[in-house]
Amino acid sequence: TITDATIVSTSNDDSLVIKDKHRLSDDVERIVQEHLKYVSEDVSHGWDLIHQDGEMKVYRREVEENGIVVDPLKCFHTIKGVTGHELCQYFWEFQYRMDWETTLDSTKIIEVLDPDTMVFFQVHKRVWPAAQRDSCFWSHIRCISNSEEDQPTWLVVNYTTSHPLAPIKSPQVRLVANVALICETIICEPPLNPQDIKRENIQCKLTYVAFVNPGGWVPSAALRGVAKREYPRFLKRFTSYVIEQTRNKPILF
Ligand code: 16H
Repeated sequence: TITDATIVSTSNDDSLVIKDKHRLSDDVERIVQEHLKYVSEDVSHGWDLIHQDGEMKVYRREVEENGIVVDPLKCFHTIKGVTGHELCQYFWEFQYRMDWETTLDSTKIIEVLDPDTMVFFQVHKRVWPAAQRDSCFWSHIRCISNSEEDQPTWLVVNYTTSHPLAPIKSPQVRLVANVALICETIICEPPLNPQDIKRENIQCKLTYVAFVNPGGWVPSAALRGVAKREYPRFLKRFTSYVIEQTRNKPILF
């Protein structure tokens, strides 16, 4: 029986999936829907292009709250030879994190809420001259089918939460974040038989959005400098990593 305690959604192959609800299900749903709505908003007004390298474009809006820099960030990229499912899987799965992350001292899973939703506790590398930061967030991976013909959209959302297993221990400061990676696979010159699709026929349109509050004062110029350098670096390193990892593997649609 399907009750209030279950969620019905469609999986990658359109079969029905019934999942038990957990204490954060409603939050996850709300934040996922917000990102899906926000992803198509354009960046022609109020956003500055702070970095461009080939297909990669990084935009930000300068925003301060009580003197703290909380600049929203939006990146677009197109990556050849990988699918949205592959990008999201490597971004979401714990086992690969330290292979591509260069801004962390540690990461651990402190709770599994359902097979697609974990709570992470991470310690970030200290950035001079600021105090060290940590973060505690739920991380959710999702596949959304748009239509029969189109490839589904894949996304991962990382959203700050509090957790009894991750108390804030000063002088460490807690980052507050709402981050999403949203990916759409495009099949170029599709062969007549879908079985014949090769990596050279696929590319992926990636959107990465980040709202990060440093959780305490950091000199504005230093923080903006770090962000301008580190987000493009992350995108480059992470996407190269996924290309490398998937090169000789069957395509994961
Ligand atoms: O999204 C990225 N990594 C995720 C997986 O590790 C975690 C991330 C996150 C971040 C903070 C809190 C919760 C979750 O989603 C890639 C992140 C790339 C980071 C670029 C560096 C950004 C520099 C600005 C951070 C401001 C705080 C630093 C204090 C001085």
